[in-house]
Amino acid sequence: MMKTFYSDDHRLHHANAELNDGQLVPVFEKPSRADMVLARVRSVELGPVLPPEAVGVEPIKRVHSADYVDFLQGAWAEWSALGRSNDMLPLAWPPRRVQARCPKDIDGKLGFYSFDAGAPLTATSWQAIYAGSQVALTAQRAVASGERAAFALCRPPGHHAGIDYMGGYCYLNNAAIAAEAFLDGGMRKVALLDVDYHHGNGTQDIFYQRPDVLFLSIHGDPQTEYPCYTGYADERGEGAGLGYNHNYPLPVGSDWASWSRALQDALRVAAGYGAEALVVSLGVDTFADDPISQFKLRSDDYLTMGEMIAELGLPTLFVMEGGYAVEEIGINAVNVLQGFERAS
Ligand code: OKP
Ligand code: ZN
Repeated sequence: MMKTFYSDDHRLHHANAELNDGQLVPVFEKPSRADMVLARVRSVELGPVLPPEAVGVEPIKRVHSADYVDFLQGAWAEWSALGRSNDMLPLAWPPRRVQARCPKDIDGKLGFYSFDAGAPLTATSWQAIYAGSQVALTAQRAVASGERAAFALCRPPGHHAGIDYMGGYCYLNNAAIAAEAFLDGGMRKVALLDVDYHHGNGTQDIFYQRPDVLFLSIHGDPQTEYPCYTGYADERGEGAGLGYNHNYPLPVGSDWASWSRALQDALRVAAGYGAEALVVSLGVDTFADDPISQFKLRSDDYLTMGEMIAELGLPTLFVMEGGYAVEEIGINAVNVLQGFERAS
C-alpha cells in the first residue's frame, strides 16, 4: 500500500490560455490532469488518499527566495488593483548585461520573477500552488517517518521553478522543497531523479552548487526541446556541487530501449552516491501520445520504470510533474507506482 497525498485545491489554478506555435491555445496544464491521476489511484486501490497537513511557508523559503514567494502570494492583488481581470502573463524580461533590479510595476515584476511566458497566474492560483507544496511536504514527512514510499499528487508541477523564478507551468519547486526538507530533518544526502520529458532546469538551478542533493535528469535534447537553454550533459555542477549534477539529454523520438539505458546509468550513479532518500520528479510526458513531447514510451514501460527505481532500495518520494495526454496520464503515472510496489 502506498499513501497518496492530494488536495482538491489544485483546481483553483486553471488558467485560460498559453502560447503555443505562435497562438494562444487552451492550457495543457489543466485540472483534469490531477483528477485523472486521482481516479486511477482510487480504481487500482493503490492505498489511502490523504489530505495535506499545514506544514507552512518556512520550508518553501529554504529553497525559494523570500521576495519571490512574497511576489507569488501578492501578485494578483497588485494586478487586480489596476483594474485588470485577465490571467497574469509576463511580457518583458531583463536582457543580458543589464543590472536587473526588480521594479515597482507589476509588469516589470512579472518578467523579473519568470523565465518565460509559460506560467500564468490567476486570482486563485496562489492557493493551489501553496496547497501543492503542502502536499509534497506532507508526503515527505510520511517517508521521513518510515514509509517505504509515498506519492505527492501535486498540481501545478514544479521542476522548472528556480530559486526566484517561475516558468513552464511551474511556480514552487515541490520536489526540491521536499528534498530540502529531508536534509533539514537530519539526512545528509538526497538523490533527486527527474524523469519528466523536459529538463528540470529549476531543480538544477537550486542545487547546482551543492553536493548534498544529487540531481539526475533524463529529458529531450535542449537543442530542440523546451526549456531550450539547459539540460546539456556537460552541465555537471559548480564549486562544491561539481560532479553532483547529471543530465541525460536524449534525441527526439527516443523509445524505451534508449530511455531505459539512461535510467540504468542514472540509477548506477545514484547507488554510488550514498543517498538516504530518493525524490522522483514524476512526469509522464515521455509517453508516445503526449501532445507536447516527443519520446516514445508506452504505458507498460512505466511499470518497468517503477520496478527499476525500486531496486535502488531507498525510501522514495514520488512528486507529480508533467504529462499532458490526459486520457492516459492516470494509467501511466500510477503504473510507475505499481511497478515500484511490485518490486519492493
Ligand atoms: C512543463 B513540464 C511546446 C511548448 C512547451 C512549455 C512546456 C512546459 C512543460 N510547444 N511549453 O516539464 O511538463
Ligand atoms: Zn514536462
